Amino acid sequence: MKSVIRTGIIFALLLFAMACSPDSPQSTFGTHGPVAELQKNLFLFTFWIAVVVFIIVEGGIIYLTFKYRKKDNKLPVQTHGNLKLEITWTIIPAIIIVIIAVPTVLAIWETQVMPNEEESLVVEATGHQWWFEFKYPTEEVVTANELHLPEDTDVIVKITSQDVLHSFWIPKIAGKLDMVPNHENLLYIKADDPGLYYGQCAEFCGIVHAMMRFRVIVHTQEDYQQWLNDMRTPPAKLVSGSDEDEGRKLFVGNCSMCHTYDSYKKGAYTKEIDSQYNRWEEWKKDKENSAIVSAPNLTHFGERVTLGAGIKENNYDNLVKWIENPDKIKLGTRMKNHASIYRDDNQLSTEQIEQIAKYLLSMKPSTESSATYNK
Ligand code: HEC
Ligand SMILES: [Cu+2]
Repeated sequence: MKSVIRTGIIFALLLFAMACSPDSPQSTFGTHGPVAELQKNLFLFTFWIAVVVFIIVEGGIIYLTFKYRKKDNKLPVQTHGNLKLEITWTIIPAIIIVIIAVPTVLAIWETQVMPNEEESLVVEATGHQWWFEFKYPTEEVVTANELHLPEDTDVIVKITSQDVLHSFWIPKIAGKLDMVPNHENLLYIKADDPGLYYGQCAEFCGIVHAMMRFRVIVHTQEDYQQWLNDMRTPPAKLVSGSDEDEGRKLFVGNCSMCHTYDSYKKGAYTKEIDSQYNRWEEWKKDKENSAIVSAPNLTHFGERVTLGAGIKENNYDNLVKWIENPDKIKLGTRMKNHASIYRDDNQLSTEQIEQIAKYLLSMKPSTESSATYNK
C-alpha cells in the first residue's frame, strides 16, 4: 500500500510539473502566430479525443477486472467471438480516425499554400553546422542567428541547408520544416505580437545539435524599418589606438577570413552570398587543414542578443570566453577546429582577446537607433 501511495504522489508531482510548461520559451502551447495556433488546436482536438478513449477503455478494464475477478475455482463460461462487438470496435476507431484526419488534412493544406510573394516578406534561412543564416533578398540584408520580422506580416521562409539535414522550428510561431541541402522548402509564418521568441534546430545534425538555436525578434512595423536602416548604417569610426581599434586590426587579421563584418556596405549582399559559397567550397577541398569555413556574419554584432547560435547572452565576459575557447561553450564548433588562433604556434594573448571582444561589442550602427528592441 505504501508503494502505491508513493507512486501516486510521484505521478501527481509529475502532472503538477507538466503544468509549468506553457510559459517556457519553447512551449508549443503559448502561441503567438496563426500557424502555431492552428497546430496547437489540432493537437488539443486530437488530445481530448484520446482522453475520452483512454477513460472509456481504462475505465472498462478497471471495472471489468473488479466485477469479474475470480471468486471461486470454477472455470468461467468459455466464449469465442462476438460479431456485433467486433464490428462495433472496428467501426468506432475508423470513425474516430476520420474525425481526426479531416481537420489534419485541411490544416496541412492550409499551411502549404504560400501567400503572394510580392505582398509578403521573403526570408531565406540556411542551416549550417551549428548556426542559422538569414538572408533578406529584397532588402539585401544578411545576418545570423537572429531572425527579425515585422508583426502581422505574411512571411515566406525559404529553407535550405549548406551541409547536413537540419530542421527549422519556432515553437511559438510555427514549426517545423526540414532544412535540406540542395533543396528549398517553403514555410509560411506570421507573428502576432512583438517580442523575443526562441528557435531551435529540430533534426539531429551532429554533436551540438541541441545547441543550435536562434532568436526571432518580432518588431512593430516601425521598429522593423529602423532595424533595416540600422543594418545598412556603418558603425562609428573607432578612435585610433583605442582597445576597440586594436581589436579591429586583430579581427581583420585573424577572423575575417571566415566572418564578414561589414555587410552594411552597398552591394554587400551578393558579395556575402558568394563568399559564404566560396568559404564552403574552400573547406570541402581540405576538411582537415582548411583555415576557412562558412561562418556567421558578424555585422553589427554588438546589437545581437546572443552568442554561439542562441546559447549564451551576448556580453563581454561570454565573448572573451568564446574567443578563448568556443568548445568550452559549445563542443565541436568548426571555429575551434579550424581557426588558426587555436594552433599552438599562433595563440592570442589575453589582452588581445579582450581587445577583440571590445571591438565586437562596439560593432553597432553609428546613428542613435530609435528602435526599442533589445532595450
Ligand atoms: C575557421 C573559420 C573561423 C575563424 C577563423 C573564426 N571563426 Fe568565429 N565562428 C566560426 C564558426 C563556424 C562559428 C559558428 C559556431 C557555432 O555556433 O557552431 C563562429 C562563431 C563565432 C561567434 C558567434 C557568432 C554568433 O552569432 O553566435 C563569434 C562572436 C565569433 N565566431 C568570433 C570570432 C573571432 C573574434 C574570431 C577571430 C579571433 C573568429 N571568430 C575566427 C568560424 C570561424
Ligand atoms: Cu541542426
